[in-house]
Amino acid sequence: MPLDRWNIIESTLREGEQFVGANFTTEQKLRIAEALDEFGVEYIELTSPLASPMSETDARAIARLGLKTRILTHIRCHKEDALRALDTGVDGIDTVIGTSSYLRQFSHGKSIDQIVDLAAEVLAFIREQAPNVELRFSTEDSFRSDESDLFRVYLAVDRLGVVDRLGIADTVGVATPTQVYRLVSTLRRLVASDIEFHGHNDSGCAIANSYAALEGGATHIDTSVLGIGERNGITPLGGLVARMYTLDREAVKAKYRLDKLREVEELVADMVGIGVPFNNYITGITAFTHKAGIHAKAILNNPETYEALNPTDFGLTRYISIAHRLTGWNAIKDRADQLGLDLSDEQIKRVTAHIKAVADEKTLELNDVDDVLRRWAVSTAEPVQVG
Ligand code: HCA
Ligand code: CU
Repeated sequence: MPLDRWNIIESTLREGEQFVGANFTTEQKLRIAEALDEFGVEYIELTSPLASPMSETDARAIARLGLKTRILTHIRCHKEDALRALDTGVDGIDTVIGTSSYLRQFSHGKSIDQIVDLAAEVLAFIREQAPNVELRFSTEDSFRSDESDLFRVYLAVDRLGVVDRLGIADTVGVATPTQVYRLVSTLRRLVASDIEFHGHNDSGCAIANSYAALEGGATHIDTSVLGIGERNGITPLGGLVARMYTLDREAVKAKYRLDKLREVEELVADMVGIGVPFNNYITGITAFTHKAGIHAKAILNNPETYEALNPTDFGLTRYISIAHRLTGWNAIKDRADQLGLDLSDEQIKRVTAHIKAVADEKTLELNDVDDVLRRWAVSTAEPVQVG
């Protein structure tokens, strides 16, 4: 997989705006765009300017910011949409049309032949109007589309020679990594253009599917901050970054300002009225918390023993939880050292045994452990009660 050739299309301002809690103001959109630009995503995708009057003026405003990241907007495969989109001054246009029988029957009502004709007409028109605009054509609900229909559409579009990218969308989150790999790698062999993957997370495969797409030869992955989008959303930015970081840490560190991830997530979470989940990739409150005594000992010796991600690369710190029955004497000793207490290993082992016994009876806080350690340091008497 060409690790140096993958790009993030950050769709918080398009797919993310389709999250039920998202009602971004103009100022909020500008702040999100700037924060994502600072983080270093290669692209930002915006809601169609046809969605509402403000969507149009905001697209213009974001396109005018002069960010490093390329600005895209997302439209139906229609000439009028395309003209309105081009007029906003964005760098690229993402067109989409549904190819599954559900969407053909219950959404736009077109046959595959009509889709091929429409795509040819609209895409050639856009290219004629804007020779330098970055142009993508995507099928919606790709994984519930008939495969021969899909390839007919993709091959017809690729042969036009006017698009930069073909997109594949797992619109309802049903695809598995193997299916994604198969579809992307087959397409990779058949077409010249770049390939984008957009994956929903309904069955929990969005990150794995995005990675499988890259393995299969995709070049662009859609994400949103914290994964927000329709229903339970799409591939989360932080989750994809974590996935890629474990494969090539240095490449990911060179591409993105990883220490800005938490800030971007908190910014968006506040705006849409949610919290960062406790088990979130990288930034979840427990993402770098170690508990069991055996883990704590190894972490104290070398954090990499139990950490695939280095928290300091993300501007974060690890935490070793010691006030519980699974604690171990190495971790308790480390705490005593932090407190500047002088206790022998023998004493530490006895304090640890005591803490474990008390933790079987009640929930402890770090303060309780600290109190015990302090009292043991001034007295060699029998264990004192905690709490
Ligand atoms: C939508 C559907 C979409 C499009 C994806 C894409 C999907 O328009 O809301 O254009 O790549 O999930 O299919 O988000
Ligand atoms: Cu989507």
